[in-house]
Amino acid sequence: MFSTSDTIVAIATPPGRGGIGVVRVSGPDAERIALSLVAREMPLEPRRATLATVQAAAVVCGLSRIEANTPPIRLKADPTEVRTSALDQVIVTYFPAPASYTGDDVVEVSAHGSPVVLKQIVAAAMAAGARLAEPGEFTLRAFLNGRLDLMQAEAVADLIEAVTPLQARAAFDQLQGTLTRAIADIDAALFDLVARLEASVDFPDEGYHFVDPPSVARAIDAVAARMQGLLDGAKRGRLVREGLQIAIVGRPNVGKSSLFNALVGAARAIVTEVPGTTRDLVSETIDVDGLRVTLVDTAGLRESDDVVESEGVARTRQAADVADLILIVADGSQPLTDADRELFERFEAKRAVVVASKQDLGAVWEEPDAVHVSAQTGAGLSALQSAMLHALDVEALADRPEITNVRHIALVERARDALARARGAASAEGGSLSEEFVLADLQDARAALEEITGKRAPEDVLAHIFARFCIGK
Ligand SMILES: Nc1nc2c(ncn2[C@@H]2O[C@H](COP(=O)(O)OP(=O)(O)O)[C@@H](O)[C@H]2O)c(=O)[nH]1
Ligand SMILES: [Mg+2]
Repeated sequence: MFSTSDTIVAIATPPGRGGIGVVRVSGPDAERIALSLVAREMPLEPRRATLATVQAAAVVCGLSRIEANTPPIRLKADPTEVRTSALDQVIVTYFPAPASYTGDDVVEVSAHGSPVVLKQIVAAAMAAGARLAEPGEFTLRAFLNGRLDLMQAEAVADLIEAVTPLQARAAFDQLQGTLTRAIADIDAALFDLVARLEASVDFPDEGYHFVDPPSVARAIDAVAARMQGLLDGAKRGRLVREGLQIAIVGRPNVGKSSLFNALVGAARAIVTEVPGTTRDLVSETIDVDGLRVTLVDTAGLRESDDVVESEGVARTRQAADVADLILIVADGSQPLTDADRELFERFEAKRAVVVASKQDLGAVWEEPDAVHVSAQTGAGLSALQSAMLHALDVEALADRPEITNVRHIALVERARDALARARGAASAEGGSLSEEFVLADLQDARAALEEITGKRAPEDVLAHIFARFCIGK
């Protein structure tokens, strides 16, 4: 599945037009292919930007097939077909192995950001022997060449996908190796313990010179506490990485869409004076203190004979079911109705914030913890944001979480459970110790940690992780 001996090529910049566009070539033939692109015989000076003219074979067939998501194809250029002509003036930079992103020889060609030009450069590189890269294949090579561990490779994808500054910072921290170091520390402590236990198994007569059960139990407890520390921050970390959904519910006409618009800061939902007109769900992603929040405006929750409106109400219920938090809006300038109170009760078990709307028209009711806002004047909106974060229990967002990714969380949990078993074996039978059982559990814990770093990740896990990437990364 993972061939690393050939040379791959792809456009590394996003689709579309831009000031510059970069084509990246990686593999043993990268320099030769680059030289052929610019019709140059002199070797490229390492890590030095060199101005050159790309001579592209505009004739190579099948240009239109060089799109994202097409399976790799190798274009065989028949020399008689090829009529090269100057295509673009570019900057070529050569990064010889191993000091490159992938760890292989890499050449980056910065051309003008024209999709047509970039595709022709890719086609010419393919005609010269390169293969179109799979999604994430450059980063995969960096991983296979030991330039990054698996957590760092995942952090690259997270950094690219980040939509809030906090997400980007958390991803960059992981790329810099914060989690790598935390896991390495834990693994070093486990390794030390395993070594002592193995010595005692190998030399049973002297066993107790190496270990005594209470010290093993203490060492296990210390490691388990560090793992728990990682896991404690993980809930927040997950919210940072994945974001969350907040649904706005309430009776028709209480001001849900107006609140949605005020929170989003742009008029996207339909605001109207006729009740029951927001029939479909409208959603928008916003940044609340670094959290990526998908805010969902819903149809009014009321029984209706109108088929379309009923469908809207059904969707509202679904949205409320999956939401991490619900904003229950009731008109603050009108007395509460039974329907409002029903809503408060219905969502009592869920995390919810009660919002009293239209504060500018005066407030006629009070509920504990209700936040009074006016979509019209903006009053109370920042208090509402704080109340949302408080309800989500994520106030300390300024701290950067070490662990953010469900895959990592699951594996740390697996390691922690294996440690708990080891702890049980270590303290079994009134202080006696069966080294073999403890050892087996400690090895399980280490195996889980190695799956996080990628030292021991199965191929399907790798395939799954790298499939998330875009082509060219
Ligand atoms: N004065 C005032 N009117 C509001 C406010 N929010 C909404 N409205 C009005 O209430 C009506 C219903 O608003 P809308 O957002 O469509 O309610 P929805 O049916 O719950 O989505 C509209 O006429 C809005 O202009 C507010 O904060 N102050
Ligand atoms: Mg509405």
